[in-house]
Amino acid sequence: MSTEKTLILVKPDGVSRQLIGEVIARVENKGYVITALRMMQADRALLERHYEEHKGKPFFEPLVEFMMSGPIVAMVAEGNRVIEGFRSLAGVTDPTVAAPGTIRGDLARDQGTKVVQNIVHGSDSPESAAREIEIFFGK
Ligand code: DAT
Ligand code: MG
Repeated sequence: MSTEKTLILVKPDGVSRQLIGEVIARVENKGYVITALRMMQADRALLERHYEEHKGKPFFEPLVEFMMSGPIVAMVAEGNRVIEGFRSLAGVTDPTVAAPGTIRGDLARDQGTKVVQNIVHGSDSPESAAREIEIFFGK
């Protein structure tokens, strides 16, 4: 059976709030396997590539600046339907309305900033997962 991979990021707000372990625990407790992990300071070039679908949107520059504001943790998680499964664990983009029980619903809220700060990123399709994993971990 073919297993699927997704890219997960703990964003600077998650790292500064010491939620790396909390995010990893939720991924592992769900039964997914973390197969790669690195802490890093992302630069502009990497983030503009990662978020290229959002280029031109009003929150693009604030998003890149926020993602450069401190270290992040990148990881690859594996398992059947992990892309969909992690998006479900993360909750919807806006933490104010993300369901309680999700990472964003339990751990984040509106901070009144130009960009939504919501603790984690998760790939949204097999194509973006492959593209994003290559950006953060190479081929
Ligand atoms: P997601 O991270 O849920 O896949 P996305 O890919 O649409 O959401 O956007 C990337 C990030 O940009 C998101 O996690 C938070 C921020 N963001 C998205 N939409 C926004 C908006 N309308 N205003 C401010 N920030 C936004
Ligand atoms: Mg997205």
